[in-house]
Amino acid sequence: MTDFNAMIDTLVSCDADKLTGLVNDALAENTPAGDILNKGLIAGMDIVGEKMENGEMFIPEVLMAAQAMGSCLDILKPLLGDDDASSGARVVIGTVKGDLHDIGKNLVAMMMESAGLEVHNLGVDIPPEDFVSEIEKKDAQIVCLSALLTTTMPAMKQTVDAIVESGLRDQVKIMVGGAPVTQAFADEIGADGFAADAGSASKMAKSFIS
Ligand code: B12
Repeated sequence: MTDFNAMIDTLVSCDADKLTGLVNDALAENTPAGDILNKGLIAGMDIVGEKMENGEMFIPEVLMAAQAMGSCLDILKPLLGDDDASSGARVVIGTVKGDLHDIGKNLVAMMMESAGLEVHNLGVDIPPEDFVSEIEKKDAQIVCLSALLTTTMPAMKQTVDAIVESGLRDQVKIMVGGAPVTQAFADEIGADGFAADAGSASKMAKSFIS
């Protein structure tokens, strides 16, 4: 039986080598990749967030924990797919301007890729005009905006506005997400969809193009 608590503790103590070892052990025991992700890694990152908020963990440690999680996501990536046929639809995804958080956004990108979507991941701190030019260049049908800071949520609205002003609004479905984002906020800024996690985000994207 996989000890998810050991995984959580190891992520919180930022030990990347031990964490990747635990993930590989769990896979060898046939633990589903989705369980490792949700019950081990995301649960561990939630604790990291609490410790950060309480002043028990500081930026350098949080960054190390994030890197350790990133190494594990590389291992899990090929195993998180679903079996749906490829749609070939093009998605542009990025973290909005001013925001450097990318773990959740990369998970969303990963799940969408696994679902057969063609994902163009712009990275972090992406200004509205870069989203617009990439939608145009890739002739994208879906754009996904991620934000983890309450202070960068307004950049989501600015990005939606820039897409409207560019004349591309009718061509794309706009999805938003990230820990502080809600359905109410998505409605308020004129996005088409919000999802609370990567699995639901991927399902929603597929529903938009089917
Ligand atoms: C790791 C982390 C960092 C790392 C980021 C490393 C990286 N490469 O991403 C570092 C150390 C760089 C960092 C920096 C900062 N951080 Co920080 N960070 C976190 C932490 C602990 C975890 C975030 C995370 O990765 N979660 C795990 C992933 C899997 O979850 P997720 O991102 O929510 O994504 C899921 C869903 O939201 C959804 N989703 C995500 N994006 C999208 C997009 C779409 C379209 C959809 C549909 C869904 C979706 O699907 C994802 C997968 O299921 C959070 C705490 C927390 N609990 O969120 C704080 C947190 C977000 N950070 C915080 C703060 C304050 C900061 C700093 C300002 C600290 C500082 N004083 O410098 C800086 C800001 C830097 C910047 N300009 O961005 C605060 C934000 C508070 C607020 N209300 O705004 C938090 C909440 C911590 C806290 N409790 O105080 N941080």
